[in-house]
Amino acid sequence: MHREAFLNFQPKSMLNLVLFGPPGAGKGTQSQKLIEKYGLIHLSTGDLLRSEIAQGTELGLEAKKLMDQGILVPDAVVIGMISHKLDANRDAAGFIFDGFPRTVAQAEALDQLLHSKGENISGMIALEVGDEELEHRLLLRGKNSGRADDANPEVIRKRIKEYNDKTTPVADFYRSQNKFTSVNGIGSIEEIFDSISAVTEAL
Ligand code: B4P
Repeated sequence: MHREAFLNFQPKSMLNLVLFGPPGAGKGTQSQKLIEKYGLIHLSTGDLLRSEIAQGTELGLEAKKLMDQGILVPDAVVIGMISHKLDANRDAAGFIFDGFPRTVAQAEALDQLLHSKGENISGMIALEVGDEELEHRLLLRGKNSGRADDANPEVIRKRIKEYNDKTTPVADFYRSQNKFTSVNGIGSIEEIFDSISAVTEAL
């Protein structure tokens, strides 16, 4: 085997996808379909935080104050939750990281956690959707979801601003590792899923 090829050789490992995009881009929606098709474990920090809120834990009460304003929860809190979930699912075929990492510090921590287990991120798939459509989708969801952060246009705009300020640099983090692909997030859920599946299968 060529020396370089030998150095790059890795035994077949997990399929670890980061599903990326602004609030309302369809990450949660597409994650459900990816789980069914590829048998991956879904790790949504938004869902994990909402579960803490529903249980009334101290962490949940603190997180709720920030989430209701559209502000990101501290890195240490979400990194701790993800670390716990990775440990609890050691035999998984892989993971979908939905809504995580949302800051470069979270992305670096995730790399370290995975490397310590001999794993890494297979790729990031970013859903591209314009701000107007995001606001429309979230307000629509807010009518039924009961989520305080979906009900108020000002909070939605704050979430989009948090994304632009703190989360978009995460795309560059994966781009620099040649792991970034973007997909058009406008269209039917099935059409978008077909594009995501094609990217996943090429990884
Ligand atoms: P999340 O729960 O991650 O919420 P989200 O980004 O708003 O939702 P998502 O993007 O998954 O929704 P989807 O598009 O599927 O975060 C909530 C809050 O938690 C954050 O603001 C933050 O405070 C905190 N938080 C979470 N993770 C954190 C982290 N890592 N660090 C710090 N803080 C963190 O769906 C949106 C709507 O669009 C749905 O109604 C859906 O039906 C619809 N939709 C989906 N696809 C569509 C399509 N193709 N066409 C039309 N509508 C579509």
